[in-house]
This record gives sequence, C-alpha cells and structure tokens, in this order.
Amino acid sequence: MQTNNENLKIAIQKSGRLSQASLNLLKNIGLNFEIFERSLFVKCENFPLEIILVRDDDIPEMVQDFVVDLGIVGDNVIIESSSEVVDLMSLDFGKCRFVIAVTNESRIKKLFDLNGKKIATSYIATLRSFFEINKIKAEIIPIKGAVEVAPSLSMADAIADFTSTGSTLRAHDMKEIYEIYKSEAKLISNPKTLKIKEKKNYIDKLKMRIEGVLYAKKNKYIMMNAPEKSVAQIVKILPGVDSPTVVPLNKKGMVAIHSVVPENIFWKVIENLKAVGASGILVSPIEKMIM
Ligand code: PRT
Ligand code: ZN
Repeated sequence: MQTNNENLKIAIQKSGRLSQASLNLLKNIGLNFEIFERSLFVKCENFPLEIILVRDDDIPEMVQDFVVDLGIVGDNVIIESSSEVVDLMSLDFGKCRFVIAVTNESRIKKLFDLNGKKIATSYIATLRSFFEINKIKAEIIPIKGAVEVAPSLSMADAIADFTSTGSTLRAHDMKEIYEIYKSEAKLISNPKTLKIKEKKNYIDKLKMRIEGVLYAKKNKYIMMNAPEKSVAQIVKILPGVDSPTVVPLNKKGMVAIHSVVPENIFWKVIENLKAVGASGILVSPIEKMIM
C-alpha cells in the first residue's frame, strides 16, 4: 500500500475507544461513507478520501512511513511509538491521563519513593524516558493489558497507566500519586504529504471543517432582549466571536442581542447578563461555525 496523488488516505482505529468518535467526526464534517462490519477500506462518496481501519498502535508508523496521509490517534500511542509525525490538531476526544498509581496502603507517597521499586506498565518506552529525565532508578515490568492487577499479584510496587474516569483504579483499591501527562486524540500527518500541493489543499479543507465542528461543540448561540442603555455593559460581558449583533426592537429603549458564548463559562456569562438587565435569554446549539 503506497499513498498516491489521487485520494487522501486517513487511518483510524478499527475497533476501540477512539473508533466511534473518529467516525462521528468524519460524518459531522459532511463526509458520506458506509462502513460494513468487516470493512478495512472505505471510500468517501463526496470527498477524495479513503478511510483505512486499523489497530491504533499501527497508525503513527503508517503516517510516518507515508502509507497513509493522515491518522487519528491518541498522543499516548504517538509518544510510545516515537514515530515522526506532524501534529495537525487536537480533536477534543479520547482524553485520558498517564499516571503513576499505588495501592491505598502503599508506603510510596511521591515520585522519588519509586527509586529501587518495580513499576508495571504497557507503555515501556514512555515510562523509561520519563524515569531517565527525572533520574529515577526503578525497574519497569512490562505488562500487556490489566496493568492494575500487578500490585495485588506482587508483580510490582506501583503501576503507570492511563486513566479517564478513575473507576478502574478505585475498583482495585489504588490511588494516583503523580500525573505524567495528559493525552487526547490528534489528527496527524507527515512532512511528505504536506509538501504535495493538491493533498495539502484537501487537508486544509478537512481542517477547516473540523475546526468548525469543534468550535460549534464548545460554544452556544444566545439571543436576548436588553435595555438599550445596558448594551455597552453587555458587550463587555460577552466574549463573543467578534462583536455581538444588536437589533432594535419595536419596544422603545429595548434591543435584541445575538452572540456566541463558550460552553465552559456559559452560566457565569448568563448570570452577569441577567444582572445588567438582559431578559428572555434564548440558547441554542450551533451546528457548525466557519471562521
Ligand atoms: O485494538 P487496539 O490496539 O486498536 O486498541 P487498544 O486496546 O490498544 O486501545 P483502546 O481502544 O483501549 O484505547 C484507544 C485509545 O483511547 C488509547 O490509546 C487512548 O488514547 C484513549 N483512551 C482514553 C484510553 C482511555 N481513555 C482509558 N481509560 N485508553 C485506555 N484507557 C484504559 C486504561 O489503560 C485503563 O485500563 O482504561 C482503563 C482506565 O479507565 P478508567 O475510566 O477506569 O479510569
Ligand atoms: Zn492499541
């Protein structure tokens, strides 16, 4: 398999935690395709793109080696593989943290207590380089899967693993003592692909669509009525796209204001708007926002 100038190829995880979110993202940016149960290659009907479904561990190397042009994969897999890829953008899913954890009754309390101890992990290269940088002399015990059982089987004194909800650690009476890094799904490419003008143009189009979808996901559209005299205060409160749209109303001294508010500060903004006289605040989701 070798990439060519006609179609872009993107590798995504076939089956696992990133699969559905990766497919949803591709659908949300308007790509039409149909996946059958055993599909490994899927052609988009309305964009020069082929989707290739593989194990996530293979994605960084496939992208690095120009077998595919793009990939969607977690930072963790990229770091562990030490493949040379270009990080195009964060995709806001697949979020997790690589942490060191110990059993609740362990005497290991902080990072440097790990000196001389055994640490189980599936991410050997990542942990080795972390220990080297931090000058920790510990023995790494490689384990594939179910790393959290290692301390109870006396195979290790601590583990280094990913966590998202924390429920796996809690279920095994373990607690985290140190966060090594945060990971999320990334769109990646390689320098060779990005030098091919036609491919780069299509990648830029995909990126613009993805940015539009991510922006929409993180923001809400709001409309409200307000006294004209409060407009200056309201403009200060609204962190909107540019400046809000202000429309005069039939009722004297009143205006309607439209704007966009980031999800993470939404309630604070609404409280502040109400405090300066905004009323009838309507909130709706944004489908896409193209900057
Ligand atoms: O078969 P293939 O090789 O493709 O898949 P895989 O089994 O290697 O990976 P998969 O599907 O489990 O995960 C794919 C990617 O999801 C990972 O590479 C991460 O980028 C991301 N991700 C996000 C996670 C988690 N959250 C996560 N919680 N990957 C693994 N976990 C595991 C963790 O290792 C631990 O066993 O979930 C458990 C802890 O979860 P919580 O929620 O109990 O804390
Ligand atoms: Zn994997």
